[in-house]
Amino acid sequence: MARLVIVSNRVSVPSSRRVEAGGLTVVLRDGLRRAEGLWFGWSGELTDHPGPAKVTTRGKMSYALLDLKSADYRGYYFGFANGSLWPLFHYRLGLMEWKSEHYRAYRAVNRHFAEELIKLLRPGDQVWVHDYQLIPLGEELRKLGYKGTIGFYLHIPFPSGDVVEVLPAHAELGKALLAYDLIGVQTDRDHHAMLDFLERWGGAKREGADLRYAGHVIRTGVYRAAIDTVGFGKEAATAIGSQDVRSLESSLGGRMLLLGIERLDYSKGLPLRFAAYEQLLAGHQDWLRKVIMLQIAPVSRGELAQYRTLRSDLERATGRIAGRFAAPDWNPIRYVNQPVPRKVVSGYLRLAQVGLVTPLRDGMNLVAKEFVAAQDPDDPGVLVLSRFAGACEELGEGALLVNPLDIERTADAMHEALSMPKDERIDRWQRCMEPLRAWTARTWYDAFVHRLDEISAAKGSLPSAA
Ligand code: GDG
Repeated sequence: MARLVIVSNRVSVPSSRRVEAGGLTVVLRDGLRRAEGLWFGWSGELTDHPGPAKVTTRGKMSYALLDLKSADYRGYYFGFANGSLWPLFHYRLGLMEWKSEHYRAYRAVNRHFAEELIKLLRPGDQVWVHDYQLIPLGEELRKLGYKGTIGFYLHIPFPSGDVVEVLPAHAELGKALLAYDLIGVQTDRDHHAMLDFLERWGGAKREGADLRYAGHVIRTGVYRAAIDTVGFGKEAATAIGSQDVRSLESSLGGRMLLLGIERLDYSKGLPLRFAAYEQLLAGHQDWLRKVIMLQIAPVSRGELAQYRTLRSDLERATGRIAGRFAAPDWNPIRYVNQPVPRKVVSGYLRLAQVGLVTPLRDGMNLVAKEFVAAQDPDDPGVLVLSRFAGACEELGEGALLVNPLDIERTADAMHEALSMPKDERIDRWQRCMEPLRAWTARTWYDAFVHRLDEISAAKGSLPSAA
């Protein structure tokens, strides 16, 4: 079997005590559980004189961690990846910045990753590159002469080609994508958009789900990011009895809980969600003193102005809602910026009567899946889900779907969820669980790696055939 080499901006080393609040690490960690190979990426350290990657081994996996220079990292990560690509790919053109020096830093860091990674690669290795921070990595490896199989997976949405075209470097990024052997995306919608873009702007010739470019075939497909459904459900069933969860429960005083958990990110639609909750309290006054909304939103990318603005907007909205509705013995809203441990997340999700997942755009959204998996099958809560989350393709049958811009309808959906009879809750929950049992983090991982194996075999680059 070929060795699998995973490359992502951040690497999750199992012994690390840091609480991770990010979907890429969650899906990869769950998918990787029984795998062996190498995981390569940034160490989290910035230094003036970065050396080669430091390798540590835990069980069957090795982790190669690379330090970066502070100025390079700022341009690559905050400047281009999160100042240009993240807003653009989430359809937020008004928030997008373009600075050519940031793009140059992005290319330079990708080149540096490739130069350090190639020193660790062996003949027959398969490389799996993750996400928008590393789009050009495959092309950089090819420039250095790497001929093995390289796959790329995009965790965020792939927007319509007309939107990508706004980026001055769109053609170069399209060409960079065409250096891969396999490209995976989250949803059918992303897949169509990507094929269309690479055909129209990348100059590739389309043959079904394959692309042909400069004598090279690029396979593409939909691989929905997923969770360890059964494992997460078991964890939630245990966590519900833990001290942390019992303490939250007793603080609610028998009131119903509406819960949102996500990184503090403008893609997640939090200001509109707060506005919808305010509308619920104003428009359905029977709920006054009977409900509490808890929003957990660990701070993310706080170095960027857009994220600082979001944070102060939410602090104002929290104050406004409390000022408008709170009583001496009841506060309708709790807003927490600290991350909580994963086990506790699962218990909180099980405790909630309503899960609020209302992003303006989201590649998949694992929290939606985690909320469903965490529920008590005999008395499940209800998911209020944005139609702009990738998870909607699987959970659209059982969740209450909303357009987060429609504040009144979202407030009505919250009301409907809080009032829903048990039979309907069970029926909707079962409809959500079906796809989540069939497609898990493990199936996601296996499907992508299996496709890489097939491609390697066809290229004759498996070790036995090398
Ligand atoms: C990207 C794409 C795609 C959140 N708060 C805490 C915490 N979390 C965990 C959640 C979940 C993960 O972080 C977030 O995953 P999402 O998928 O919801 O969102 P992104 O971070 O934006 O992930 C996304 C994903 O990649 C996978 O492909 O679905 O569309 O944007 O697991 O539970 N975990 C802990 N404490 C917190 O406070 N421990």
